[in-house]
This record gives sequence, C-alpha cells and structure tokens, in this order.
Amino acid sequence: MTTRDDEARGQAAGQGGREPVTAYIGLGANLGDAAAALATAVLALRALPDSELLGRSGMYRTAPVDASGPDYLNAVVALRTALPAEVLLDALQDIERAHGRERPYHHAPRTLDLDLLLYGDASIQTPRLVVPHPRLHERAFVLVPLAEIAPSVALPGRGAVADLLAGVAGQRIERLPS
Ligand code: PH2
Ligand code: MG
Ligand code: MG
Repeated sequence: MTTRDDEARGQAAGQGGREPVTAYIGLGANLGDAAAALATAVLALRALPDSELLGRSGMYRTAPVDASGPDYLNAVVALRTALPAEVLLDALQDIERAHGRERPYHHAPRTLDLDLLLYGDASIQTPRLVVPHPRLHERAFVLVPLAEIAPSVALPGRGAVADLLAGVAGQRIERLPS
C-alpha cells in the first residue's frame, strides 16, 4: 500500500512517486547543425528517467521572433513524466549544456533551446520557471508544432491551441519534409 506520506517522501526526494503529467516541451536552434541538435535532443528526452515520450511534431523552419540571426528550426514534443517540474527543468538545462548552449545575451542565437511550455494543467511562477510559457500563445513557432501533436490541448484562460493559430497566421513558418 502507498500512503500519502510515502508519496510526500517520494516527492521531497525528487524521485517520482507522484502522478505523471503530460508536459509539452518546445525545441529550438539556430546555430550550428540545428537539425542534428533537435534530433539528438529528442533522443535525450526519450532517455529521461520516470518519463515516456508520447509524441513529437515535425521540424519547422521559422523566422526569428524578437531575435536576430539565421532562421530557427523548431519542434515540440509531448512527454509523460513523473519528474517534478523543477527537476524536469534541470534535466532540460543539462541537455542544453551538453549541446554547447551558451547565454551571452538575451535571445542570442543558440545551439539548443528547450522550453517547458506546459506541465499538465499546472500554473507555476517561480524565479526559475513560468508555466505555461508566457509568450506561447503569440508565437507560431510554438503553436503550429504544438497544434500538430495536441490540437485540443487548452491553454489556461485562452482555449484550445488550434483556435489560437489564426492569431499567428502572419508569422513565417514552414514544415520541413519528414
Ligand atoms: N526563440 C527565442 C526567440 N525567438 N524565434 C524563433 N523562430 N524560434 C525560437 O525558438 C525562438 C525565436 C527565444 O527562446
Ligand atoms: Mg525559448
Ligand atoms: Mg529557453
């Protein structure tokens, strides 16, 4: 039998022991071999403990938004995970670092960016983490791949992802052949 206290201990130790949630993670890169970075990042996400990769979008070439530099490649994956959100964030940052991510200035071109977009239906606001991602609803490079794998997922207070696509129709995005 598992008691609430057992669950609390498992959570405190950060070892799973909590109900899994479906998290959505945005992938982006516009420096170096972006396609290879996204592909190996998906392999690293697949290998995370207490987690199962449920789906991944195709790869999209997108115009930089609020940023300079070359076009980005972007994708979104769905991950069923028992990792607490902050533990998942640590893991995403480890994967970014393993891909040579540097942070010289805000929105600098990057070898790999992994953003926690949604974590179940949780609203999280800590100094490290804001979920849902605050600009997700206004960015085609997130909404279009997210709608490909989860069109009916709801953004708190904003409705289904598929219904937000019209609002970003002016942003350049092209799905690459898979
Ligand atoms: N990421 C940013 C800023 N601008 N533009 C595109 N097209 N794709 C991104 O992933 C992206 C961006 C900050 O993380
Ligand atoms: Mg980002
Ligand atoms: Mg980021």
